[in-house]
Amino acid sequence: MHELIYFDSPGYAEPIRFCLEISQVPWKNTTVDWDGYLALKNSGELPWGFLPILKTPQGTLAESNALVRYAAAVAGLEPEDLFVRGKVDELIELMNGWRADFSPTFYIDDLDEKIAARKALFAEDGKVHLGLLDLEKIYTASATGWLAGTEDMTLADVQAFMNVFMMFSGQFDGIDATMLQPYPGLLKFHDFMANDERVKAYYDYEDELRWVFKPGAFATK
Ligand SMILES: N[C@@H](CCC(=O)N[C@@H](CS)C(=O)NCC(=O)O)C(=O)O
Repeated sequence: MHELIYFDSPGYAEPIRFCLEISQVPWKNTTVDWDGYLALKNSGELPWGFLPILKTPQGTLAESNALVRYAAAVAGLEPEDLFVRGKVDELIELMNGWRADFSPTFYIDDLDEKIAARKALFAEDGKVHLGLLDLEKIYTASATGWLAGTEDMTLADVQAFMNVFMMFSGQFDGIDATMLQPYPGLLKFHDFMANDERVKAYYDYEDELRWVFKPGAFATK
């Protein structure tokens, strides 16, 4: 039995959860609040002191990127062909690049400063904006719709879908759904992924944050 432990939010865990869900392995989604996190940390169960962790029959894994690659391999979302797998990794590192710029904004205490830092990431020369444009170009150029040009979903598609659209749920000060409108190609990618049967089945319930993963979430009325 595999057990993923994280907070309830999508955060660093959502793509891992989805991969485990569509895999054939039995798994348990354990969520904790801050006190639960501290209890785990104090018990020494967290290799680097952070969540998420994944308990596997062989032991515990830490670091979300390691977890997601493991879960994707288990789910068959890691291509066999090493060049194609390289392409998938290239896309994932593109996203990790802007995540590295986004994450420090969590630690800005002053709200106005935090919002300004996030707006700057969406400005003309902002790292997130440039990353979103790259992703949009890649989606538009794909003959199959899948980002790595594969015949079916890979980890690149899962990471892109979840990490991009999660940003616009309203949980992050300074970022809202209207900021997606300048990226029509990304909105098409959203349609493509949200209507995939596996994704649709996984999000077939109401959730305060996960509405962003549902078909039509960003359609303008
Ligand atoms: N590099 C880690 C970072 C994970 C991380 O920052 N987790 C946050 C929750 S989103 C955490 O555990 N924070 C606890 C703390 O800051 O003490 C990973 O990718 O797994």
